[in-house]
Amino acid sequence: MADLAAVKRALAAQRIETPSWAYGNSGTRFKVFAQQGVPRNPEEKIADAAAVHRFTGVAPTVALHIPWDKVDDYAALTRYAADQGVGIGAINTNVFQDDDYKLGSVTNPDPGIRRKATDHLLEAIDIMDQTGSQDLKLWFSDGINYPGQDDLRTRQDRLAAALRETYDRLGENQRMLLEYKLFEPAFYATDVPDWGTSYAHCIELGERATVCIDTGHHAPSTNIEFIVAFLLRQGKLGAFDFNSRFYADDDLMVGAADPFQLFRIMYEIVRADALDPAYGIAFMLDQCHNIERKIPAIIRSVMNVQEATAKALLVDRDALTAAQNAGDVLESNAVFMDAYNTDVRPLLAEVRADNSLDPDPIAAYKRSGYDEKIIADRVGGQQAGWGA
Ligand code: LRH
Ligand code: MN
Repeated sequence: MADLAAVKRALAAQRIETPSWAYGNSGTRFKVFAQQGVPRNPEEKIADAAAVHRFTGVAPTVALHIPWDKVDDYAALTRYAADQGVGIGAINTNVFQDDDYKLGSVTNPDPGIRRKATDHLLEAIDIMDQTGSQDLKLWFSDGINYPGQDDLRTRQDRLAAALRETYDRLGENQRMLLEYKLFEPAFYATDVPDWGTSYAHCIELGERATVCIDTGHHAPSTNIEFIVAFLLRQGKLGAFDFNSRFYADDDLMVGAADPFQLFRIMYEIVRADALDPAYGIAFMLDQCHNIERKIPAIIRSVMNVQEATAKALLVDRDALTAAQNAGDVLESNAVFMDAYNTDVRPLLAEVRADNSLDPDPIAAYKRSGYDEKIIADRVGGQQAGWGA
């Protein structure tokens, strides 16, 4: 049986990073439904992230995205975050929104554009030096839409050159998270399309280059927990961008579309003793809340990760290993499903109460009046996020 006290300690120590951009307006190419009370600047995004931490107790850092969170003084922003009770986490680069990047950023045929894109990656590290961030998160929208449009091999050489220059600029306690994505915005070939490509580039770069798994970036029915188990074995799993999807990169609340998949992923983390923050995996959310209130959605998402983690921690490992080694297919699956079918909400309510938190963060948030306050206070100005 799982050691309940150890399970509760692990849950209390869990750390989930929320994304600044999930607090801003977002949508699809068809429509962005702007919401009242949405932040107008990085400070207000950080204030909302601090609210999520106040009610969940396990979300003490917020990831920034540059230039969406560009400010004149990152040290002042970091101090502001600390006053709010949170820290600045990963710094995300953006080489996907500039007209120059139509044919690619670091893989673009034009060396001047490659230079511009690489300089942005280096600028992000300058920002990390000011915010004290450890993680540089790189996602490249780079790709092509038609066979023959560009040379696949040459684009990999260009990518490798930019990654090398960026990697060599990293400070000693900094690392690179290389995110992959199967498609979109490119629809024929993406230059970092899958875990294998990211993994190979990370090996080529060095020990401080690791893979970021965005759970929405795979072909349908990809066994993501296998990728997790494999990369953990290789010591090359650096981070998650958690969200869920029914079809493509839907960026829905993690665990909403497939809570069983999230459980299977967290089981591989627990099995590798990789849950503890000291192990170094960054558990981040990367979501868009197009129609639902954003802060309660993020609180719900954090709770979904906690519930999947609690179930994973409750797997009776000895019974499972015994059944597996005995080749007892049905028993091993039954042991695994017993944990998944366990209602862990009372256990998590206890962990929260033990840590002076309201057992029900969503109800506590609603009672706090924070949503009403930001709707009343945040009138005028330019809302953050995708243009309404
Ligand atoms: C790309 C992505 C990436 C971010 C962006 C907001 O789809 O997952 O992680 O930069 O979303
Ligand atoms: Mn992502």
